[in-house]
Amino acid sequence: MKNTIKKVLITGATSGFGQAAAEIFAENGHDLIITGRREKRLLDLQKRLEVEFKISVLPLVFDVRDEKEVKKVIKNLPKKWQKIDILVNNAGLASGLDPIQTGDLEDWNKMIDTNVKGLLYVSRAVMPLMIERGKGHIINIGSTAGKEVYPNGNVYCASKHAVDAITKGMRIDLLPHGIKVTQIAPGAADTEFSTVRFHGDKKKAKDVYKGYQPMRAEDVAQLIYYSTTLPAHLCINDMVVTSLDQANSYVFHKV
Ligand code: NDP
Ligand code: 8X3
Repeated sequence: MKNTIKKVLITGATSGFGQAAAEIFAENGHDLIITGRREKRLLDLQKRLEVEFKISVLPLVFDVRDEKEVKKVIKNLPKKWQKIDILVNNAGLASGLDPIQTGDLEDWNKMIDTNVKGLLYVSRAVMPLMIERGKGHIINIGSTAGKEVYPNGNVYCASKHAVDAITKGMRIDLLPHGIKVTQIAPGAADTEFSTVRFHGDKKKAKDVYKGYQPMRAEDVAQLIYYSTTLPAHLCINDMVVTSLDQANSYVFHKV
């Protein structure tokens, strides 16, 4: 049976999970709205995916923290792009890894504004479009950090615990509207995540993945995609996934 072509909006598609998810949805013939702040990366990705997979890609450059901009961009979507079937709330970051008593307020604001408020702003703008059509699927990228707190993870972990709670709330409130809500909560994966966390320190970032096998962005993308391929009456509510070398957010088997 031919796969129905869906419209998939992925936030944070310039790198890591978001970019890998864009690739796998494109490979499977779906049209994409890809977003992020780095325009050149979005345009390069658009070009590559359109040429390689003959799909349509709409790149949108905006910061998820900018409430007004998020609202405007979604409101001004061309009619055909308003029919968003799948929203992948992926844009997010960690900033710093410090004891809470010496934490940097700028780091805290960045994480809360992006991981919590940004996810809410995008969802708030997209949900009415799904409700209008009586269908849709929202996939929130949480983390094992949203399941257990680890040393110095404090505010990042809090932001991902918030994603966990928001996902549960969304599932309850959207239940009468036929909208699926899934959380995918990955453990450590080797993306640009740690470089961003350590403010560009690549050596420190590399050390995070030493002595064990972390996940790859492609692994997480595969699970994001998988969660969208189930029959209409099924919904994966929550998926916690780690590499075989990780038991929870803070227990690793390292050699
Ligand atoms: P990357 O740093 O590789 O990618 C993060 C993406 O988020 C980028 O595309 C970035 O785009 C986007 N982004 C960040 N801030 C903003 C913003 N203010 N506005 C718009 N876009 C933004 O990291 P990952 O792919 O690893 O992370 C993706 C998600 O997965 C995050 O929510 C992260 O917390 C979560 N996660 C990561 C894990 C890991 O170990 N890697 C494990 C569990 C969860 P741009 O900079 O162009 O705006
Ligand atoms: C990102 C993975 O291990 O830094 O959520 O919490 S970790």
